Amino acid sequence: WCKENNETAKNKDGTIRLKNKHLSSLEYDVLYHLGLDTKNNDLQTMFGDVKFVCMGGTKKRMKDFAVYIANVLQLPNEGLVNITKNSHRYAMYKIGPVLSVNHGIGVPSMTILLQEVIKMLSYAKAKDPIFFRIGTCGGLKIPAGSVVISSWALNGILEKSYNLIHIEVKSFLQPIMGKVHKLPSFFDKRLNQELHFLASEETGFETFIGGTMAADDYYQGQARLDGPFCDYSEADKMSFLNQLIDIGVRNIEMEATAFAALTSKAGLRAADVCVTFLDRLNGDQVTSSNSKLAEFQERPMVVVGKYISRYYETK
Ligand code: DUR
Repeated sequence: WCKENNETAKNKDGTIRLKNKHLSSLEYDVLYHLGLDTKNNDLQTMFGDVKFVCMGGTKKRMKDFAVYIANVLQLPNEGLVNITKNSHRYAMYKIGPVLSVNHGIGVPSMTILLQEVIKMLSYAKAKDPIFFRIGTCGGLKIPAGSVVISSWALNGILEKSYNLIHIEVKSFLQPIMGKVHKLPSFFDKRLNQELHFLASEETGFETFIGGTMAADDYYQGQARLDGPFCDYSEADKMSFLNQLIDIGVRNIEMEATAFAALTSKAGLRAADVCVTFLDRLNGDQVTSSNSKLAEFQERPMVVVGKYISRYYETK
């Protein structure tokens, strides 16, 4: 994305228009972290029918999601292959119109994957793909196991104006050539409402729409007291978390700002659907059993799976 050619994001037929004229001077494009390129892979045949991209932190969760969505859509899942295995970085699976791919932890790992998937789907001429993040997070004043759909994302730097009213910085701060660029980080309202409606039919857990803080660290960056360093008191921690609650933040994870900012810059609809592993007002450590956490991680899959199957049925 370069300033000099800032035309609209998508083409009329719904395919993704890359806003970077330098790409046209490449002989071919290597999607290095995916282990794919435009010369040796027929991306249009491989990915032209993709309608949904589901991303999440771990390889295991995204393989599980591929199997889950195959069952939901009644599509075969035998011979499920990791399409990006040559890169040894990420794992990507495809079931019918759904890509399921992991992005690792945090903004840098997620944005590399996201940007290469955006280029890949543009070359593939995929039409109007919708992006979901099915993630995990810490919750604020909501029970562990709740689902949070992010309406906007904060980077954790809370700015105050002169009259001391809080101005939250709902943006992704991206350093480019020595200058920090601020990109707005809001999610698609209608998509969120549709997801929330589908989630509300589920009785086993509660789902909230709310703000999300995306931190660049798991420990002090999320006001935890259990890291190797801690340069503040428990009272400081509680006061910061309560300040977040006061401005509408429901959960803390590590990707939402960039996910909102880059998808909307590319003209793509996107939603961040995360399950809370704990209530941060009650502690810092994730103490639930592995089986409990596995059960929790299925919840965003259920919500997003319902959305996808609904769309798939109407096709
Ligand atoms: N995550 C957090 N904080 C939590 C729980 C989960 O950041 O308290 C998310 C974001 C990141 C990964 O990808 O999970 C870190 O464990």
